[in-house]
Amino acid sequence: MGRPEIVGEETPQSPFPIEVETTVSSGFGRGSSELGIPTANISPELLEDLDPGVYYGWASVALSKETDPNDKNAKVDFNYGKDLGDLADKVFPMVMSIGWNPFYNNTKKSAEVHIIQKFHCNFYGAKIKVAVLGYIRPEQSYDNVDSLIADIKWDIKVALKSLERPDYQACKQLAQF
Ligand code: RBF
Ligand code: MG
Repeated sequence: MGRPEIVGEETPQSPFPIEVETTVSSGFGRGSSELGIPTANISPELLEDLDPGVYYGWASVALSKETDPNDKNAKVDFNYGKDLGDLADKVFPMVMSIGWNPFYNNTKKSAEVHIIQKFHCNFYGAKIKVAVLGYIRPEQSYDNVDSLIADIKWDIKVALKSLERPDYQACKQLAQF
């Protein structure tokens, strides 16, 4: 495969860390169903300064007290994080994809966070806090979906390894509400 297992310097480099606090929206509806890798979609405008690509860092999700009437038109069930239980407010490693998903030829830019933790529920409409600490690779197109999945699994390994470093561990609290 030839990809390194660890990326970047021993310490997060400018413009990182980048912190974003927002609400989970609904995406293209492919993450869980087609790839088995669910993603929490957030507004890409919040990360406008970042080039398209794959990034890593920390994230947490929590119950939202605000309900958006626009969500009533969504195709998915918004529970605003009510079912999160123990997993609310805990910080986990994350990988994030920003861009146009060349494999799917999206016309709309997206920013999607995959939290590296098994969740038993959806959390559309929940609050999410993300600390982006580094860049992994550019977005690519693939011959088949299995190659895309294999690369995302490698991204997850890279994120976990890269976050073990002390200066990245020290940034964990940046994703805490
Ligand atoms: N989509 C692509 O078309 N090319 C990629 O290289 C790519 N890398 C991704 C890396 C990660 C860590 C994640 C979470 C997603 C990535 N995606 C990529 C997006 C993927 O196609 C998307 O999550 C699903 O289609 C659901 O919207
Ligand atoms: Mg998604």
